[in-house]
Amino acid sequence: RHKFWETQPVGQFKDLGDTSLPEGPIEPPTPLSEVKQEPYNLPSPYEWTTCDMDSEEMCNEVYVLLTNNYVEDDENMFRFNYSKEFLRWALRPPGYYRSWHIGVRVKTSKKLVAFITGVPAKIRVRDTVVIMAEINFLCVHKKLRSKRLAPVMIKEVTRRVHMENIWQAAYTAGVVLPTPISTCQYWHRSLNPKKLIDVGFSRLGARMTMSRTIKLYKLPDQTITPGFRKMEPHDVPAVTRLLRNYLKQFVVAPDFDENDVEHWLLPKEGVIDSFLVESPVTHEITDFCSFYTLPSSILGNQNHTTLKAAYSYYNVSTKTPLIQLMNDALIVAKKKDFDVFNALDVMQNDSFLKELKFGPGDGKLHYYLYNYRTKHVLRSSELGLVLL
Ligand code: NHW
Ligand code: EN5
Repeated sequence: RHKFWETQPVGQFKDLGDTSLPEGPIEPPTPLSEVKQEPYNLPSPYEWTTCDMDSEEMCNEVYVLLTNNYVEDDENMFRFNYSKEFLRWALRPPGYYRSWHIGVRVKTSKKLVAFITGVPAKIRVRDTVVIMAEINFLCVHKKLRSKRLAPVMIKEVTRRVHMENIWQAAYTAGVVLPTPISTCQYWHRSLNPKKLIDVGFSRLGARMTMSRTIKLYKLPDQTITPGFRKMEPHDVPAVTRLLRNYLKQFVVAPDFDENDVEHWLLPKEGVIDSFLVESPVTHEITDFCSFYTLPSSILGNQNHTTLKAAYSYYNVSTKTPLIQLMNDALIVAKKKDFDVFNALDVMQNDSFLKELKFGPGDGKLHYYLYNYRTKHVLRSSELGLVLL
């Protein structure tokens, strides 16, 4: 059934109930001298290229490939439209390797037709912090699908990760592969219900009129929590402490240091928004919330071309009830003109989704580890990790 994935060090479906298998690496690292030194062979019309995301030109080529060929929903109505600034942010975190930003070109025309990336990350699984690659943005041009290019690209990124003496990876996908460590549900909170209905993202509920629907999703103009403000550079140490302490409770979570928090959580216009609650009395940082900007192209609508979506990222509540904190996040997202606020049922998100009028989407997200077995399939609430 899975001619490629059956050959890889990942959990296999046949082993799913087998509790005799230990948690941890599936195969040991090989000596670096045994890592293949040359790239894998591509079919002869194609060649490898390393995509320098510092280069305006290369970043633009990647952007165009993804804009036209990346992930769509099951009915092909929407396609993710990551911005160039977002891609630069996602692909250049602390300690990144340029060699992990891999493109495939047509030799004759030099057109970029496929892409895959890795970035390094420290991920804790229970008590063990593992240096991993986070793999993302796997994309093959629509006209070159089903030619088995993806397995070659995955093997090539694996080889380049191994060259850096890293032997595990984490990735998410909307499709089921061997085998998820956990499966999450997408939830959606309408901010601009009229547009969402007009473009087919959502439907008018039974016995609902447009004006009742608009009223249902109305939000206050101003946030409610005293001391709620945008995160600033001087907050990095306090946010790092808050987040590290919070993420301890999850089975799988990133092990963020201050450099990671500075990169992944400091606000970047049009890319990442982060807010915190500073106690007006003690000036302590007690709560935190964040979301990233990922628009989708609307395919074939006369009136609208993009759907502006915010995606819940990392949130921490210690004093402000999580419901109130996330309601404030919805208020600022609405003010910034997002059409919808999306969230996965990871971490403690279950505790606010229904109350804040999120509804379940038609999409699922499966989480995977490469060369690392977990003893059980995890509940989504045991995940403390959000990939972009
Ligand atoms: S998930 C988003 C993936 N991208 C898209 O969905 C964009 C639109 N689709 C495409 O571009 C986030 C193509 O359909 C792609 C497949 C390129 C998806 N992950 O070339 P063939 C990520 O980026 C397997 C993994 O003929 P294609 C995460 C499939 O099961 N494998 O198909 C990426 C089959 O193998 P099997 C996937 O349609 C994680 C084989 O590919 C997959 O022309 C990557 C067929 O290949 C997916 N999303 O191209 C793994 N989709 O065994 C990282 C299909 O079943 C692993 N396949 O025969 C770790 C590496 C690093 C390790 C370091 C130690
Ligand atoms: C790797 N980092 O299917 C990511 N999105 O629900 C790659 N549905 O937007 C993997 N089909 O339910 C990505 N509206 C996997 C996800 C791929 C994209 C995807 C889903 C997630 C989605 C929308 C639109 C459906 C359009 C038809 C959806 C319903 C919203 C409604 C709002 C009001 C309350 C009830 C729900």
